Parts: sequence; structure tokens; C-alpha cells
Amino acid sequence: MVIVAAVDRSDRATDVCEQAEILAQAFDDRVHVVHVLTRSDFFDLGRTSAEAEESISMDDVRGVAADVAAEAAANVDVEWEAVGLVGDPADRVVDYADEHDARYVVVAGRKRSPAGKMIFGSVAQTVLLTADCPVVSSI
Ligand code: D5M
Repeated sequence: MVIVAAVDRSDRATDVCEQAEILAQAFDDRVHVVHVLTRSDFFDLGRTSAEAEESISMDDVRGVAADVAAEAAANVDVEWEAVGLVGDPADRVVDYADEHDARYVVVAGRKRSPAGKMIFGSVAQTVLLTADCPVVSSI
């Protein structure tokens, strides 16, 4: 089966991948490291300019997201795959886990005030509440 490691661009991505690796070793599974880019993330990464917007394909965006995932997965010592997706991070991670019948999704939790959650949302919380499979928090 597949262990889905959902990674953002923070240092916590390394912990998520390490936890996914431990689970994959225990169950003899593979790790799919998933990063989701929103369109605005794509521009934040500085890979393109607003003028070039028209010529960007979804494959370009997915490719950039997969590069982020691959970077996070660099030290994973079991079979892994880097997956780049586009859209709302929590929704896409949950859809991906469902489509691949994931054994676990791994995310990293973080302490946030109620106001912080309201303003920024929490990908980890939404994944936890909506995924069909168990969700493991690496911290
Ligand atoms: O997000 C915490 C966790 O949610 C993080 O450890 C992985 C997952 N996450 C957040 N953003 C993304 C993207 N863009 N792709 C894949 N997985 C993601 P938080 O919002 O701090 O609760």
C-alpha cells in the first residue's frame, strides 16, 4: 500500500518524510511524497512572471510542485515517489489519499491560536477531519 507524506515548504517536511519512512518500513509500503501548489504559490516561488502567466500549463505547475516534494524526500530510504498537485492543499491531499487507498497520511501538526486558525486555516486539521484513512502527525 501507499503511505502519503504531505509536505509543505517548511522544515517540518523532513519530519513528515521520516515518519512516513518508518511506517513504510513497518508495513513494507511505498511512500508518496505529495506537495500541492496553489497558483499564487507558483508565482511566489519566482519560477515565472505575471507576463508569462498565459503560457503556463498545469503540467508546469505540477512539475514545480513535484520538485518541492522530491527535495523533501531526498533522504527517504524506502521506495518513494514525488507527486506534484495543484489546487487546495487539504482537499487535494485527501483526494489523493482516497484515490490511492492510502494506509496512512502523514502531516505535521503545529500549535496555532484559534484566531490564527481562522485567518490562515490549518491544512493538517482539515486533512485529519476529512481523510478516510488514519492520519499520523509527525510532531
Ligand atoms: O499544515 C501542516 C501540514 O499540512 C504540513 O505538515 C503538511 C500539510 N501541508 C500544508 N501545506 C501543504 C501543501 N501545500 N501541500 C501538501 N501538504 C501540505 P498547517 O497548514 O500548518 O496545518
